[in-house]
Amino acid sequence: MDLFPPLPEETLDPGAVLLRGFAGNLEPALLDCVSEIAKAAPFRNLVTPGGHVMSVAMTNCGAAGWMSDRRGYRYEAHDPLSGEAWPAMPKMFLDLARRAAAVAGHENFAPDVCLINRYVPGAKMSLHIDHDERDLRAPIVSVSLGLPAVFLWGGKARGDKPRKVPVASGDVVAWGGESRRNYHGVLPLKAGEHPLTGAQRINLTFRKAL
Ligand code: MD3
Ligand code: FE
Repeated sequence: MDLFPPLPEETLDPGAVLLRGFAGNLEPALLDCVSEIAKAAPFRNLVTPGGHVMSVAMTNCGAAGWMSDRRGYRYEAHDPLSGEAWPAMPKMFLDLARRAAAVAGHENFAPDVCLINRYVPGAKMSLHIDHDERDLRAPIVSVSLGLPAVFLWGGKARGDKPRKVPVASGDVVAWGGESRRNYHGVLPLKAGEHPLTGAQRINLTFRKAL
């Protein structure tokens, strides 16, 4: 009898692996790190190039941060709100992202940025592709914390009907290889209360951007 069965792994697509509960008992410590980061670089609702205010609030840590304004999407080495460098990436973040990538078959993942997304009930992310990074061969690792959400997992074309993938606090996904350029998004967050985050979902998105 196997007393320690491996955590369930689910392959969504070639190169995309869902690791349920992978962040396990790290959740409170990860959220403490997010609070510290947000003291220096507060969450803010960015404006898209088209002039819409995003429903998801964002901040960053690491060597650069993802940004959007009327001029476009890009990575910036400094937080435009403070003019300071983004807070450093906590070692715990880096270790977790590297371990998850390795389990999914992406050895030597070296993320230099972590975009931190904060969803309140109703907040959503429309279908999009992440393509502001220099090298799209590097995977992306996503860590879900707090309220559950539904990922939309699309295909190579915007019109491909997306699959709905429920994710809960502690779930980690590594997306690489063929799946790196897939359309994806998040359905509007449902109202609820989570013991660690209250009425919020936090998503850490690790990328090699530079
Ligand atoms: C599939 N964030 O910030 S992470 C984003 O939950 C973003 O906050 C979502 O998409 C969130 O850009 C989803 C899941 C994800 C991230 C990157 C991907 C899925 C991906 C890259 C390629 C394919
Ligand atoms: Fe994305």
